[in-house]
Amino acid sequence: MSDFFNGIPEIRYEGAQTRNPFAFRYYNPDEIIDGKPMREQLKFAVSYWHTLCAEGADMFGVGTADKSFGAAELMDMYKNKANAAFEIMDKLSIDYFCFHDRDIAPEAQTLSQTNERLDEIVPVIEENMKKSGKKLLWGTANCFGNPRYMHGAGTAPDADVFAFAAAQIKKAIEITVRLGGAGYVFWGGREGYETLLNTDMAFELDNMARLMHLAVDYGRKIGFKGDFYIEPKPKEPTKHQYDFDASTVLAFLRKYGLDKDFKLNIEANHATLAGHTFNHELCVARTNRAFGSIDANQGDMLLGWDTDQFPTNVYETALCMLEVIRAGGFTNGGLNFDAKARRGSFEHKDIFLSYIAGMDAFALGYRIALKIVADGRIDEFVKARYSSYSTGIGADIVAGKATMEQLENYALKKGDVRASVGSGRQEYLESVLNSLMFG
Ligand code: XUL
Ligand code: CO
Repeated sequence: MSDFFNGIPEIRYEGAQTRNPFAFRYYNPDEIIDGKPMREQLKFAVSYWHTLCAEGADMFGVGTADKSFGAAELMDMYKNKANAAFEIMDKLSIDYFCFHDRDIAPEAQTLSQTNERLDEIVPVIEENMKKSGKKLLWGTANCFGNPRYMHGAGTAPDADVFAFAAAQIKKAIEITVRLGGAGYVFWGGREGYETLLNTDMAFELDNMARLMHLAVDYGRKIGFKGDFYIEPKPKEPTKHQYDFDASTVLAFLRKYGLDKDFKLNIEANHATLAGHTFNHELCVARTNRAFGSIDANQGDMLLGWDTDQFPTNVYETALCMLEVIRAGGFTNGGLNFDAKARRGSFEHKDIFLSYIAGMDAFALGYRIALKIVADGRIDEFVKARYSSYSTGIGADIVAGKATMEQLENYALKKGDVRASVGSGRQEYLESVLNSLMFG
């Protein structure tokens, strides 16, 4: 194993009372919890782009963190990044990683030169995977960063750009298959528009679906058995992103017959940008049998953009994990930390400290979610709230037997129904939640 972080020990579970910053307080990877080791329940993944690439540049200043990993030559730097990725996973007991094509190897002058660079790096990753047993949660193609994608990739008005995106995605799927990836993500970076004055929305959406069908057909042809995902996001970079939220994406997938192959990758900060809670988006995905994977992070409610912070809000992680439990746990998906340390947290140490914070927040959230289920008060309340649909007129409605005439007769006989309306008891339920969290 490489030694880029030689001052950082292997991070171990020491329990909630520990004052050791390089220890887990709640994440105990091999503890059996609900029938499986915690590491298998939570399926944490390292995001290659934030962790190995992003140096903290923003529109007001250059990067503050050094992610060159001691290399002077470009390709050496990317080899070092690959080795560093596995050192990070190893030290943190993280079993999975996710990447964009351009995170693992930088773009060159031409597509074939870029592909050669990928072919040079993929064996380095492959070798590390073999040695460590780490796995690829999902791969994706960055079809938004290069200026050629200024008007979109699949939704670009220029057919050459569509062709280039398809070629890039083809290669990214090949790499994902070669590395045994369980998923392939479409995040529609610039798939959206700024003004309808220059945009044919219907044509662009048809083209996006064409590209996805091509990708699915090709992936299945070369043996990809995993899930394709769409990752909804409402804005940023375009004003109107086509993949606004989970509901919008589900309508798109069904319209174009893509719903058999695609599930959703729900990201916390994207949910809140869309004006939803994280667990709302998860619930929409779950109840439509489209829950796939999670990009774990959190936004700042006072800022209107995608801050991609490491998740530390335990209310959110607990309610998220409650949805995951209700979905029956992860299958091909997992918890990918699409999160970056703040620009001021620029030391290599901060990579570890921020992962520890995020992993502990999810481990604690998971423990609380299991308590909510075992306690049963919240589930029982919800069940009782709808109990009038189990008998009488309610049962007839659910069975599809009640007609409009019968319902009218029923209501006329009742005269008024105000007396049977129960309280929603929101405050009581919130206090139950608090007692389960802090009691
Ligand atoms: C951008 C974002 C992406 C996707 C993968 O907001 O979340 O990093 O997760 O392209
Ligand atoms: Co994401």
